[in-house]
Amino acid sequence: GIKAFIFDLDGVIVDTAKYHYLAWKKLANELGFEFTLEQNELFKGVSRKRCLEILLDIGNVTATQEQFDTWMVEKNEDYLAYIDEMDSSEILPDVPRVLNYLKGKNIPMALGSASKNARAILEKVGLISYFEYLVDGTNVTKAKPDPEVFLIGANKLGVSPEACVVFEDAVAGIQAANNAGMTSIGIGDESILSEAQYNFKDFTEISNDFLGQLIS
Ligand code: G16
Ligand code: MG
Repeated sequence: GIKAFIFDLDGVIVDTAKYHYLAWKKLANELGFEFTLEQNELFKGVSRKRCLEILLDIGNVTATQEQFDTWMVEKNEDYLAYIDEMDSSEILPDVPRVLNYLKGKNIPMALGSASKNARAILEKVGLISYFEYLVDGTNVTKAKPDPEVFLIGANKLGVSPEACVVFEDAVAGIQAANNAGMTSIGIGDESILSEAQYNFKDFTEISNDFLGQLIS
């Protein structure tokens, strides 16, 4: 049976994609081009550095190393200004119910995110205490779909990959979970996340009975 759960952050616990988008769009506009919500889809689950590389490709902008580093810092400062305003009202529906149910069953939980700001976000929304371990952009070297992020999580929780469930909203994240040999649960559009073993629109569709069966 299942012994541990690993949660992605952005798009699973909170919707920070809109703040990433606003910060990247501001930079694009300053550099003289548009950045659309549709293009922002390419940025989900992708590292900050890779996002800037894609953004500059979109705008046909070439940068020196120094400019590149300056723009990464600038985008992150703008993003952090939004994060600073976050509170528990930004937790996605029924996430606390699922976290409380699993905590009540003494099931260990970890975070598996590409974000270097994951700890700050979980603190802002008041969910940090649920997680035994955070795997985030500060301790992962290989991006999803590489399974590294989730394998570190399983290792830190002391369970085998086969005994872990992963909640993910990005295709690369579902692939990373599958590559790790874990049970993958897609949160979002089933037609996009068709590689997941289970699919739900959001956590309101995930019953305690379903969770109970996974851990029994
Ligand atoms: C998240 C977002 C990505 C973002 C990445 C790095 O991934 O989905 O768009 O680029 O984190 O974020 P930061 O700039 O804060 O380090 P995840 O894995 O939490 O979905
Ligand atoms: Mg995500």
